[in-house]
Amino acid sequence: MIKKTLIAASAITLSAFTLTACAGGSEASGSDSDGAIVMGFAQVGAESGWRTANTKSIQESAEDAGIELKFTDAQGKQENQIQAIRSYIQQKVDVIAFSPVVETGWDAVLQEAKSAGIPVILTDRAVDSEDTSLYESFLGSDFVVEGEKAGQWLVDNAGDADVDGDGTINVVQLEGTTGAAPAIDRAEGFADVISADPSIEVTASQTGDFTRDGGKKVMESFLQSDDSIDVVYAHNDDMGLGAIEAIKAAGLKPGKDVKIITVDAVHDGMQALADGEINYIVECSPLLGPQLMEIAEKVVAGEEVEARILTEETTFTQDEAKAALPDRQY
Ligand code: GYE
Repeated sequence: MIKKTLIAASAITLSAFTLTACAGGSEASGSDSDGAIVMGFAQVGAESGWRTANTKSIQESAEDAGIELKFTDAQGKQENQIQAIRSYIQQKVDVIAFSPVVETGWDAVLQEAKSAGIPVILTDRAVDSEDTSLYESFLGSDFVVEGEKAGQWLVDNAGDADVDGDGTINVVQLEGTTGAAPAIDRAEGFADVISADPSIEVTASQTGDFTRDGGKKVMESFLQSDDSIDVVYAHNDDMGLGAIEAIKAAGLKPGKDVKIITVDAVHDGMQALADGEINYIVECSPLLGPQLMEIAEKVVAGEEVEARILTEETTFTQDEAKAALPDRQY
């Protein structure tokens, strides 16, 4: 393992230490035989199209950057992620990166990484921890802003969104994984903005766990108990796509009889938007790999990195989706 403290102390010491570490290789070390950086990455799971694109981006960029990647899929469970991080600490990897499945409960394991001198980079999702010294940087989107963008579209299109023309816009919300930063923040940003218009009301809100199947099941139960739903706000495309299936099964037209707003802009979501079955998508980029590898190289070399690195994102209407689809990477 390349020790960050030594690197910070002296650049000359760094090259000497690195050479020694490569030549000797006697200590149990995460670095591979040619001295490449070893990164342990603890992924959330494979719950959505976004996640699949994110994993691909991380694996491909590690390869391009010559970083040896140890990758685990936590299948949506925090305890699996904690276990993976502990095993990376034991293996003495050079750097750990992960997307925390939920916001809270990370301090102990992050403290263990810190005590072992292994830098941690958060990607995609944040942790809710008072102690920001437990990680070097957080790379990802501003989920509150994403929720605000979704809410703003609804406020701006309130006339059209009152599908049944009763003067009230009844919104049902399909939440992401309970306790996950994007679920908490996307709900908050949306609620803030729609509060400007008293005719818009969130009448039901339930988690669909960021999955297509979850979105479908929750939407089926919403439709059974309420025949005045005007709008679905889904925290990701996959749940919106599941809701589309439920809406069609109920004999209604998605995008017309029920308006749909989602977040992500993955390929299937963009196709549904272009086809008129979704009305608006707020983009959230999963292509975090190249930036993550750059940050990793810097922290391992003991260089300063920004504490918060934001990804740039846009939004898509149906016409914009038609124009963007041919060049979409994911
Ligand atoms: O929006 C959703 C995924 O954390 C930003 O997780 C990510 C979210 C993304 O399952 O599709």
